[in-house]
Amino acid sequence: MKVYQTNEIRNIALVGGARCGKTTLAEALLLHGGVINRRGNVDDKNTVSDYRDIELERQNSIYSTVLYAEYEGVKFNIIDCPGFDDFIGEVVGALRVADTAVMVLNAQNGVDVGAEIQWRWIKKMKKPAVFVVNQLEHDKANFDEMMRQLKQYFGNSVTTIQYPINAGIGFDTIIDVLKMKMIKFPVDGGTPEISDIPDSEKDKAEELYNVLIENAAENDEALMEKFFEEGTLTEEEIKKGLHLGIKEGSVFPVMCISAKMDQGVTTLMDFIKDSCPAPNEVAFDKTDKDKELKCDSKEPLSAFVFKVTTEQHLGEVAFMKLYNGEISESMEVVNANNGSKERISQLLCIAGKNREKVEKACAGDIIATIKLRNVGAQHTLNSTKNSDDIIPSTVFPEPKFRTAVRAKNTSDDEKLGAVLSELRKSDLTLLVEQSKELKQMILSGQGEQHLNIIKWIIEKINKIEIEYFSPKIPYRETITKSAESMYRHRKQSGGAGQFGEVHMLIEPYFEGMTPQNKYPIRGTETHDLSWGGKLVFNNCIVGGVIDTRFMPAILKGIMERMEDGPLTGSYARDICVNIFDGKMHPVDSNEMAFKLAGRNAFREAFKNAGARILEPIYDVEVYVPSENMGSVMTDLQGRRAVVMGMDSDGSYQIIRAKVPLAEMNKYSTSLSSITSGRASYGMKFADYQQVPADVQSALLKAYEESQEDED
Ligand SMILES: Nc1nc2c(ncn2[C@@H]2O[C@H](COP(=O)(O)OP(=O)(O)OP(=O)(O)O)[C@@H](O)[C@H]2O)c(=O)[nH]1
Ligand SMILES: [Mg+2]
Repeated sequence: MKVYQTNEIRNIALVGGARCGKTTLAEALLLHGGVINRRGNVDDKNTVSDYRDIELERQNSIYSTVLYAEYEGVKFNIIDCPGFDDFIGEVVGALRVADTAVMVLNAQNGVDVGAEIQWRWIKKMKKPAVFVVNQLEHDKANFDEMMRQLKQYFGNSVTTIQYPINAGIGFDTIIDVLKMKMIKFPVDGGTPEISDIPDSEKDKAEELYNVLIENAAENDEALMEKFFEEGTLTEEEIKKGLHLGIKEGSVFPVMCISAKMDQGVTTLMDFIKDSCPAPNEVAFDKTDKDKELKCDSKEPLSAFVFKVTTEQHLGEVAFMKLYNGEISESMEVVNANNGSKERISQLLCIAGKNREKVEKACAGDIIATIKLRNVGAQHTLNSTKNSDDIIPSTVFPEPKFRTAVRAKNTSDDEKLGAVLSELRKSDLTLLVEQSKELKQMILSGQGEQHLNIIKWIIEKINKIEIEYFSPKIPYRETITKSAESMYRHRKQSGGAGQFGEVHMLIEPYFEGMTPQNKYPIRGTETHDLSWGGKLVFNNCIVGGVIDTRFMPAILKGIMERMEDGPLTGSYARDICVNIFDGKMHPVDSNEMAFKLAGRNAFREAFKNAGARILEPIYDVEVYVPSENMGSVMTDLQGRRAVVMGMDSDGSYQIIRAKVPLAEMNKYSTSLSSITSGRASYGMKFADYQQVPADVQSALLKAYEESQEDED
């Protein structure tokens, strides 16, 4: 393959709602891009992009697939993304490295939920976008309604470049408003026939042409001036204005295709080639040190590994985008994230089983390599000159669905752990945590479907039977008032005895608290607890009634009890302990005795200090279509949510609320059923708050019962 220069590269992500035809379009792009000579079909399970077992079984995309096509001197790097909302992480990962989002829409459905959700990411990540209305030959295709909705949802920057004149069965003709020509597509590919616009379409075409000129002119002062003076622009000038508008995100062009019939695909490729930005024309990414990566081949190499997959006959494949510099075979590179030195053995362009070797790739290109030793997704590979510049990781959506998992056969537990960490390498929205606290393995992902796919893979591919079950909630315990206690540990059994007596005063800890002044503090230690919150340990001993050397043992005893909270065995936090008195025995006192005395004195004091259970509270942000607002609010109230604010965004409302994690179980599933899948949400840990009294009694009762069961 020839070496493509930066300006000859277009990096596009095919995005859009579920089953709108992205993979079918990808197949046509590969055909016209000379990678395959026969198009596969999703329904026949033979596309290049949906090749994984799970995708073949479900007949939809689960993972994004990196592909390429060579078309008229331009290399298209194509990332075909899954449309279903649970796989949004794949879309976010693809948008990160794409320079244009090509949003495919199904002409039968209007703007669907998936498109709306993905649009929010496109906006957030400030990516140029092109809308491609697909399935125009379908009998239910309705282009005018699609345009109405596109403008309603995404605003007036949505600009018609093409419109069909015979959408529905028999579709084959469009008016191209940019070229001001009629284009007729032969059925199933072939060179389009270009002719003059018939009289019947002239008025409509003129009207749209004028809108297009205005939208194009707005992006450049000189063009604007000329437009005002002469009332029109040449095709080249419109193209220039469009190009500027697309890369600035002020024009979102609309194109027309039928991917299934391979109609309009080469026209779309021409448009992307001519009007969409090359990698060095978009906003530059920055390194962790805020240095702009200008996508310049002359700079030292900075490549971002955005995806790692395992491919048949190749092993682990790393896909990277070059944000600066060039990469070539047998080059030495440094992994900036871990310092490991790597030699590039082969550079490949991969589209499924089609793999082409290249000697060199330039800035802006997306390229694959194999046999790296110590490189994972989100790592930066640099030349040896700039080895410590790191390209920041992609910020993926927070997990929304958590479950506990175990192998049905406990002997498979270890294998399960290994399989999950392998899966995590290629799916960065899957979080795996072996919780020491909950004594459960917790999986978190983007939704129930996401985790069901993971289960399918583990059971069918890795042959480990697993089960999902309710995850425990990481409660905490704390106190609300001061209390004193005294505990004497004395043991006399034959030989040497044990003796230690500790008196303590405990108080609730909070930032800026005024410590008690009943017992003068002679020494203080503040411990940040690994499970959150603090323990302040004050030594108020006078007259050496407890030797200083026993203080660490007392602290250790308290810590042990805090790890196994006196109420329900949950971690305790935010407590200030003052040791103010005690007794020693000249022979029998030792560290063990004081540890036990400290531990038990703490438990006694805790019980009298207004002990409360705390629960994790999450900040939840829900995007709801306005018409579903009422039912979503009612549902949230049933989950003990406290609504913090509301905003509107087009036809959507954004609800911000604080909700206890215990109430968020299966929220994604129920939100989806209340809103027919039209809402989406994100959640992030906020803080711990006391549970209401009735919840506390229920938790105490449940804990008591579980202890009885164990006895
Ligand atoms: N009639 C018609 N059907 C199409 C067209 N494009 C795709 N389809 C069909 O729509 C279904 C989904 O197509 P895919 O290409 O898998 O859609 P996708 O967007 O990749 O789906 P996900 O990746 O699962 O979100 C398949 O049955 C396709 O044959 C089209 O232009 N016209
Ligand atoms: Mg697909």
